Amino acid sequence: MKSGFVAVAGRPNVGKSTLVNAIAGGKVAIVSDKPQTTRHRIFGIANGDDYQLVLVDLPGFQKPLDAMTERMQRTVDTSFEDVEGVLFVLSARERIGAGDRYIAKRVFDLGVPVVIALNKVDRLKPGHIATQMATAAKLGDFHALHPVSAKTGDGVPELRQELVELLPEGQAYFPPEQRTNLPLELQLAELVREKALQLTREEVPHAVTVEVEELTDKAMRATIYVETDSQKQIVVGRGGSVIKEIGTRARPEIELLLGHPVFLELQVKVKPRWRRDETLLQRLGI
Ligand SMILES: Nc1nc2c(ncn2[C@@H]2O[C@H](COP(=O)(O)OP(=O)(O)OP(=O)(O)O)[C@@H](O)[C@H]2O)c(=O)[nH]1
Ligand SMILES: [Mg+2]
Repeated sequence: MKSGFVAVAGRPNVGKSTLVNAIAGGKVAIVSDKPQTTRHRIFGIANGDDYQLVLVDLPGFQKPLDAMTERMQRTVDTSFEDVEGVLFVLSARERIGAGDRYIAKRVFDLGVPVVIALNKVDRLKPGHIATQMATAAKLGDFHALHPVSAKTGDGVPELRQELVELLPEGQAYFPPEQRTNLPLELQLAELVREKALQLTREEVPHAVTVEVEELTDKAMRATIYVETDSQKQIVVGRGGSVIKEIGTRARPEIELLLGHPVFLELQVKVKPRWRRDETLLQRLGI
């Protein structure tokens, strides 16, 4: 049996979490078109007959702006220790540039194999993909380079196989039914946050956090925190339309995770400057 950890590095929004979900064969991390979606270290555990591959999904590399992003970057910095390899994700839809080279400098110096995934190749012309692959290849001494689409699944089995081959012989770290490391309440809070991210834009997504207050056999009560009154108005929506839509979108996924129907109660509260509140950040697991 082979087993081990592979950390996932890349700029915000390149599709790291989408790719982790695709490789793990199920949703472990929320995804959105807004940068800085992932705030935690999230394991995506892929089990095969003779392997257990633990992908370590992470926030994108960023310049810290406040206590929250500082803690997120610290999580990134400390997560490259004790891994068997790094999956370095790039977006084929964007220019491969300074941000990617900055990350390359970090990951190619770790002394473990670096597998590059050139993501988002769906609907791109072969010539464009070839050019992007050539640029990606100049980033450093990579172990392998795979063009993939996390969205369509193209190239994902080959990439998974490549990562499994990096793993040493060893026992499984987690029982086969375990998909991730996040505690259940945090997984549930993340599902609500994902829907809030889908339905808001500009600075609002970054100002949103969710906490599950109560979870019973029949009901889940959660609070969506924002930083200002105007953000609260946006998340509540006219006549409560936005908060209602968040609930409508989140509930099927919450019920799937819990395995039974729930009554979902959401409320929105203002907590000024929560992103600078170390105690709250600690409680949120960030
Ligand atoms: N077209 C296309 N879009 C993709 C693909 N993979 C991810 N996306 C989209 O890219 C956006 C970002 O995806 P995420 O998986 O949240 O990106 P991330 O790198 O985890 O982002 P952070 O957590 O913010 O660092 C979402 O809108 C995804 O739907 C892909 O293969 N093709
Ligand atoms: Mg992510």
